[in-house]
Amino acid sequence: MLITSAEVLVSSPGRNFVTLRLTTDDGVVGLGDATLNGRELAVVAYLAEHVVPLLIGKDAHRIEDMWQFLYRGAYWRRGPVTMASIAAVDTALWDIKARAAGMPLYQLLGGRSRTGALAYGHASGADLPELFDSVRDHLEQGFRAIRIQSGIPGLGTVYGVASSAADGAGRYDHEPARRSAAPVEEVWDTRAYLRHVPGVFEAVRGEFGAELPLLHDAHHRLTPIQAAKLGKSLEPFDLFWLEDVTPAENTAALRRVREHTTTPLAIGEVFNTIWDYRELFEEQLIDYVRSPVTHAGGITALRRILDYAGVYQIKSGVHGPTDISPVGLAASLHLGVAIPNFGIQEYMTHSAATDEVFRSQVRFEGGLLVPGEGPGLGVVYDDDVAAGHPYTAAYLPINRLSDGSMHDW
Ligand code: CS2
Ligand code: MG
Repeated sequence: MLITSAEVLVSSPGRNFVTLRLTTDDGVVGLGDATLNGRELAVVAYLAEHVVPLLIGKDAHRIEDMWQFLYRGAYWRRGPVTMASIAAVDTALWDIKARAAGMPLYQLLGGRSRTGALAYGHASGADLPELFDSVRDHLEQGFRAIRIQSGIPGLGTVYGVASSAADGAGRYDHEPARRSAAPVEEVWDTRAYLRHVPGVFEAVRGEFGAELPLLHDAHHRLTPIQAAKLGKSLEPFDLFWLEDVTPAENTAALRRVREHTTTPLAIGEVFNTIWDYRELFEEQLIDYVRSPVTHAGGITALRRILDYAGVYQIKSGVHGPTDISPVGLAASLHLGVAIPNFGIQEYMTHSAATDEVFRSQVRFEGGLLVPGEGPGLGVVYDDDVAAGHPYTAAYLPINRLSDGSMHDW
């Protein structure tokens, strides 16, 4: 079964997506997600100029060999652009193999280990009343685990707070990438944040009780000792996890955090290879792996990472914001229902416009995400609808402190 066509598809139904579609000589089609929020065209160029020409005529069944060819053959290893490109090829080849076999992709990964993937949603609010409404909205949608993000008194827009409440379709969505010629600037104040967050979780626990799994994303902004302070201050509120407490390049920072707090830690949405995790796993510095199929080199690579994590009782906590396309979400779900060490799956529901371009069999039922039972990933890309949503430049915001110095967003 040889690859005869490789298309790099860019569309923007509400937000930008990059999708790779491979077709074989017997007409089997596979899809892969290559979306890298704010740097989409870099991946488009990498795929179109340096990968697609090498795919034509290759055997679509040789998934592992293709992965090694694209990883080792690039010479310049790792990095978000390279690994998103490899991920798209890898995912499309798994989709093709499962379609050719006439079975849902998870069957090729060892079959179901669970009925579905426990999902967590994104509740947010500029203040407690708005936050409580958002939590209630997500509970009504069926979520059984909820991420809590709040405005900070004295600050303007901060990460994770939906720019508007439900968009009329009852969907609280914090779409961070803004359509503009340059990133918007937000102002950050860590001390104000650290003073405010424990009170938010105390109020949420008081309103919604002790049982509901609550998550929080610090989004890379704290020093190690600030992260330790936050983790310790949140211990009374029994979080499911505290995410990205500190920039992930410095894995030694997490040794300091671990010394001070038992709040579970999740990291890795900006990681892109197994090498980023080695110290974190071997020193048990984290509890959940955040990498999604789309940014970690595909199903082949993420399965390897999660098998390695399982040796240390570390579980999956796969990244699933709206900038992971329905193709990427489906791929993470087929893996998530099959692996033994599944933890939780992020689910920030895509917009109706996105769902019209990507027709997916994924269902959200009783708080669980369930992949389709059709062959392959269970996603079809609608070119005609996609054509009505041309690419529009969009960037993630940047953060500055009040004195103007750059900070992590
Ligand atoms: C966030 C993401 O979902 C999360 O945990 O960290 O929304 C992140 O801000 C975006 O994926 C960046 O594109
Ligand atoms: Mg995050």
